[in-house]
Amino acid sequence: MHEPAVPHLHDQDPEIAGMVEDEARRQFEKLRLIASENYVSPAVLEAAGSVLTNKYSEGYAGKRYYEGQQLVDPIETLAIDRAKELFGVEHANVQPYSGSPANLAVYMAFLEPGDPVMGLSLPMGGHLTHGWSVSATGKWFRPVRYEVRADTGRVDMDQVRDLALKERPKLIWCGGTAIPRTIDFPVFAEIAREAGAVLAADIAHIAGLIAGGAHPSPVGHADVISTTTHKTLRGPRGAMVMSTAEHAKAVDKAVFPGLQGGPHNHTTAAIAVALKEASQPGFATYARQVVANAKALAAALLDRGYDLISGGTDNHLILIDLTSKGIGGKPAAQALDRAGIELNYNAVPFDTRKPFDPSGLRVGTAAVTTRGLGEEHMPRVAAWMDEVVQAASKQDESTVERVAGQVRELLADYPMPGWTSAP
Ligand code: DSN
Repeated sequence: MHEPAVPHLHDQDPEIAGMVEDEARRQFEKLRLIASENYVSPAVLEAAGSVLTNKYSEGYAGKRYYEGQQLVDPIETLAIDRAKELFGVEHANVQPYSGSPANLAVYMAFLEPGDPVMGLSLPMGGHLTHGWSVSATGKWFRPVRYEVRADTGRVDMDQVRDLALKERPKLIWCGGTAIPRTIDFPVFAEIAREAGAVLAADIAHIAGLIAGGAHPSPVGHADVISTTTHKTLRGPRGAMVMSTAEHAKAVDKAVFPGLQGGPHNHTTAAIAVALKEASQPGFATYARQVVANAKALAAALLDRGYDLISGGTDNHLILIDLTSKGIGGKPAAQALDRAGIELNYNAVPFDTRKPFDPSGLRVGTAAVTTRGLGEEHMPRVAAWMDEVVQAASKQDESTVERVAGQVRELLADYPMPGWTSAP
């Protein structure tokens, strides 16, 4: 059952309580391989579910538009100080509601509508808010898109330089949602300097790896850094924008009053808790294990004949191209979900299929590493994935059901924060 227990929810609204309990069980029984998800600690859950949700606090510490900020001010200040200390930045804003609002704040701080902005194309691993056509950022700014190289699957840095010098974007994004390789922040910074652009690093996926020393940091290279707090960083659903002192005022003005109203104080407190957790020595061990698990899983998938974009991974994320397996990403992901292996279908670079049924699968190891799985489990995970992908092509539901049982059996021995088996 859910931990901490939710007795008042059961009394007040059994319908919702039942679904919350079922979701806790679902998360306990599933091998959760969605690259942007994790399990937060019970302490983060408690902070996120606290009475801080009752409070309005538009403004910043010491300059609010509502009274009664005696505790919210020090909570937000602590979250900011912890972010600055953990990432080694001069300024942090912890108020963005999530990743897309954080990125919009970056636009608001540095650009005027219609300005050119450069980012990795969405189907190549970028993010919607890096100027993709259906996003406000692609409609209200002039997007310039770089890609990955067809031969290496890695960001084409020659193209980044050529496009930046030709199109002179005012801001260049590095980072994205499906990048399995290390981001070369120093080279991006050099190109941004040559082009006279602001460099923005979106580290949402890798923030926890950076905090734990398992991926190089953009600090000292990027002018501004945005991140969500709930992926590898293992905090609540929220976000931060960090910058040099020079840009502090512009960033703060963009978040509030530029884009948002009152900050979600319960989230701010939970971010503060997560940042404290991420500063403990055990978190560096966790971050390294996330990467080791991804590398072990990638190696086991390669052994089974899977094509991986870029041929492997440097971080928590693997992008599989299923073209040679004769099945689309969507039916494969759906069969894997029925088999207790939760991931998402994803476009691969130069995909010939449609975004709603693309050729790829995206896999991440942040959540299973929190559960305590190690490199020794990854060949088993790859074998299950392979069995289910093959079964899906043959409509073989009995294999799918067998694997679901085996997954449940394995995970029963690995505790989940937020769940207790005790009645
Ligand atoms: N939706 C996130 C992801 O899954 O990567 C990015 O916004």
